[in-house]
Amino acid sequence: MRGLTLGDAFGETWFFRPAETLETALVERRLKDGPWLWTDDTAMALSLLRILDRHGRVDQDALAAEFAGAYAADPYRCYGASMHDVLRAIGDGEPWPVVTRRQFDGMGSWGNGAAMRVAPLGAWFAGDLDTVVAEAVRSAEVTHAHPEATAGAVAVAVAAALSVRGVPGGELIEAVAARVPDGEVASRLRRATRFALSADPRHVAGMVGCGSLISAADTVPYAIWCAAANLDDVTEALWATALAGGDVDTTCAIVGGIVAARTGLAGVPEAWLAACEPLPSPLVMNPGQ
Ligand code: R7I
Ligand code: MG
Repeated sequence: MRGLTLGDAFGETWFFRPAETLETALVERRLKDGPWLWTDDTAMALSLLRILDRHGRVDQDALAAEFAGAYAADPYRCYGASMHDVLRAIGDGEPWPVVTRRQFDGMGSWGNGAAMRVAPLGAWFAGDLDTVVAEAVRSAEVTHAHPEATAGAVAVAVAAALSVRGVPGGELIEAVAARVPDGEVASRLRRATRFALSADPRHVAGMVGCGSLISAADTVPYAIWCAAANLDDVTEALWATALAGGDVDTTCAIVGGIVAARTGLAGVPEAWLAACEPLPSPLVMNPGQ
């Protein structure tokens, strides 16, 4: 969870800088002064973690209510365009299956929002990959009805679980792809396996996208390649991920979540930890205990 937040907040600092200075700042590794504020990626991941803590699994009605409550309490976290309608309608008492299925002319959203929040779930269930897949699907459906959004969530959750289990970077992407249903996310994951893990992330982004379209397919395969290429060093992983631009808060949230599931925050510079907006403490409330 803390790796996801660090990536989210670090990634968000690369927006709103003049485009011509952005790549130079990244190449020269010029950090922005804190505070680095976290966004919807973190807000929704926290809600999901609270539900896992409270129910031991994804109770979809409880998760929908938790998402809507967090949104109502703090809507200024740069949520995806359709999430404002979705979370307000759920908060107003409309059933989530009705709300999510009517998005985008009945297709449901294929945005990357179900993938951006799910790495901690993969770590939570890391001992059982079938459960990781099933619970990732359930966590996605509450806001994203399109199968590509669900596939993106499955891919990230499985990657986080395999990260915990110590799978080497060279095997990670294919092992993830084997668990993802056929479609654009799976096909771009397979395309990403053609790049050496020493390749320049910008070249990989040129072939599979890096989130500029905010879709799961355009975001998740790149993030998983970046994580696989830097599985033992969360700071290096985040620098590499940001280099290509795109939806940087979300690609970095995904990568931070996957890599820190293995490494924790060991080795992260003190200045980064001090700059990152703190999470609520305790992370989860469990009034029953
Ligand atoms: O998926 P979602 O929660 O967005 C998450 C992203 C992350 O980068 C966050 O940090 C935040 O910045 O937003 O929210 P959605 O609004 O469901 O999806 C995001 C985008 O995906 C939408 O704005 C659309 O551009 C696109 N999109 C679609 N476009 C066409 N047809 C999603 N589904 C469709 C579709 O069916
Ligand atoms: Mg965000």
